[in-house]
Amino acid sequence: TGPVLALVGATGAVGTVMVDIMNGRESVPWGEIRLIASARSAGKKITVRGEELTVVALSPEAFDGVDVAMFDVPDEVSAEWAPIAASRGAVAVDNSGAFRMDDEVPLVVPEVNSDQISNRPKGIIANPNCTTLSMMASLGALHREFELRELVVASYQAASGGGQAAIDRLRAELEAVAGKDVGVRAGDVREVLDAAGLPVADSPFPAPLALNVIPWAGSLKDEGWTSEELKVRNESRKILGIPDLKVSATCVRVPVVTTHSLAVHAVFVREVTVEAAHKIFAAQPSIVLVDDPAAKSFPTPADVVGGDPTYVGRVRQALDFPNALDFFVCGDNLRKGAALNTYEIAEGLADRL
Ligand code: 11C
Repeated sequence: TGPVLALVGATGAVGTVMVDIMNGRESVPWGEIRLIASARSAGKKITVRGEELTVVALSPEAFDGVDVAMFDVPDEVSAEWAPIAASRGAVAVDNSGAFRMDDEVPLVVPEVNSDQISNRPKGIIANPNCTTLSMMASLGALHREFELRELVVASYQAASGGGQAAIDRLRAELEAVAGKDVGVRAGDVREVLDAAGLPVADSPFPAPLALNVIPWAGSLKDEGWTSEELKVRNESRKILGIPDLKVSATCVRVPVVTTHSLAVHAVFVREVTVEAAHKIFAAQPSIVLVDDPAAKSFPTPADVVGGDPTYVGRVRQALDFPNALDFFVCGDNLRKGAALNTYEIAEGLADRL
């Protein structure tokens, strides 16, 4: 019998994908899988690898005997409960933002810094933000070869980064605008949403998302930056192990259900070519290179959603910037961006327990 795995937040948007991932694995190392959620979801039945499991309520006792506890819950729930799981002997693998920048908590992307898995004085390992994570496999591979110095990115983030309520909102807005002559006059999308009983004041987004893009994700921080933009900066530095990496990010929400994209401008210490970058990307098992400009072949969210890899395309040598590459990355924000990376960390722990 193998180690005991717990999934906390089993019924949420990421937790549901986690169950799919475990169901899709050829084999798993776990002797037992325990599903944990809020008291509201306790008693729910979910089938995992052919066995119907009953969701149990979050409590200290729920972690008894657990070796690895994956947390897919809001920051404040993780902040309270991951240390409780750790105090009961489990290693907590946390997908929230609660511990990512804690010096005593490693922030792990297995392709980039799997060595950090063993360095966990608090018994907690953090999983990065999905926006940062979507570009880490590609940047880690390029950094090993050319040494990354500067990073300028714009994100194109899917609604599901905001959870199930955000997905529901996008779908409702799309339904409200469908087939209408709208998006042709300032304010007309808002009017249609108001008429459909969907005022923006009730939305998880600060503007209409249907037929629109919103240059905002997360909350307001100092000097006009959003929390999401600062996460991209701080987390990239920590994962890549470059404390003084120069980073500037603009995070934008787009009317895509799932899969985040990023336009990346990366400046390196050493000379880079498209050919060399193509070879590096093609050699990474978790990267799929889709880059044939003549055939208009490049990754898009609609074409890659549901997949595990990071998809990279539009690789160009920046014309006016020596040693710089521009490229476009797409990654399913619920899979590699959240559940899959967390699960890969948990699998790495199972090998080391
Ligand atoms: C979004 N990236 O797309 C965010 C969601 O720090 O884990 C994940 C927030 C986080 O809205």
